[in-house]
Amino acid sequence: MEWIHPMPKIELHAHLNGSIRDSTLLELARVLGEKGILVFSDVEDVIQKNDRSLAEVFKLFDLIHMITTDHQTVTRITREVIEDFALENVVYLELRTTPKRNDSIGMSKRSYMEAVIKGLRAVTEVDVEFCNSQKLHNSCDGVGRKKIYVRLLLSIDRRETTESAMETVKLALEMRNVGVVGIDLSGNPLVGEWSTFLPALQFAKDNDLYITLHCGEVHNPKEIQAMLDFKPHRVGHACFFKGQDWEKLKSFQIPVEICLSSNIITKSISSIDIHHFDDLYKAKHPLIICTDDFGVFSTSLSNEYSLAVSSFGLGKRETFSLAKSAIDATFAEDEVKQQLRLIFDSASPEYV
Ligand code: 6MZ
Repeated sequence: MEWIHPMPKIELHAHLNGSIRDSTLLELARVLGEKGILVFSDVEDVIQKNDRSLAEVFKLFDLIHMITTDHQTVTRITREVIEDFALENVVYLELRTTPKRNDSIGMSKRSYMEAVIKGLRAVTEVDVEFCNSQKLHNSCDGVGRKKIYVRLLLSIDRRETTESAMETVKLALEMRNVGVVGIDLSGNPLVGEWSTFLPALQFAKDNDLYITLHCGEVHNPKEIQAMLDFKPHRVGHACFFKGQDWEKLKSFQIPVEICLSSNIITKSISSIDIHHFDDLYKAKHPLIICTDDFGVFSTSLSNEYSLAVSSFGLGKRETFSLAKSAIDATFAEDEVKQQLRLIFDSASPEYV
């Protein structure tokens, strides 16, 4: 499956702090260990573990946030994550992150996001187009440096209050000119109530921000129905959907971000051969293969495509069409979608 790596790909479900290189996390943890802020050997074991329950994943995020949440590090990890995606031929990336406030180091949600933007600007390995005011490159020449379009989604963590969620939405509205296109609701699915986030999400939708929700990552039938009734522009996971949830999802034609390794490792789905990818794919329902947290789950987008190919018997041409179909599910402007179609069209002779 060596053809998967060079194939142009679109990533729509990637959390910044879940997509950090292990080497960077270990390097940062070592420095904090030397300062006596944490015990490096404990952290090393946690970072290098590969098998994690959903509860362990959220404990790991608390640890990662402790290691990464200062302006300089946020800038660094943003730059590295974009370079890593671009180097495996991701041509369009929607990167999501939770704006964080930490008064003790003078960090506000806004300054956190400014550090992210600084990271976008700091990429030197590849060309990055992240805001619609930038001149669009003709990216289909097939020669020269790699180029990646990046758009940002601001995440609301399920631990947040309505006010805090609203602050994030207002920040997203103010940052539209630097590539922010939408809002994501994520965080530990066992925490928080849908009614807490609804006012902020409705406000976002009313102001034309795109919305994607982590939906059905755990068993919660009422919340799944309420989320679908909200008609988000996309959902992530959909692991615990039942009959009427699938009916609603399909009748509303809501695209699903599929994160195979994440679902299997966290045991949200017990085995890949019963993953809902198969049914949705056969039903021609819009779906997008994504990584979720390539650092936490030790994967890559190419690896996720390989998993889909080997588990569900997709051929080369079908895989390419699936990758291309993700264009329609992006939250990008029409001009960008047009550029992406050109990129895929110029690569298509390799995949027929
Ligand atoms: C739900 C997840 C997640 O925002 O700090 N996050 N939320 N389900 C998942 N499946 C495993 N993976 C990541 O990135 C880390 C944050 O993204 C959310 C969690 O809120 C986590 O703290 P940022 O960049």
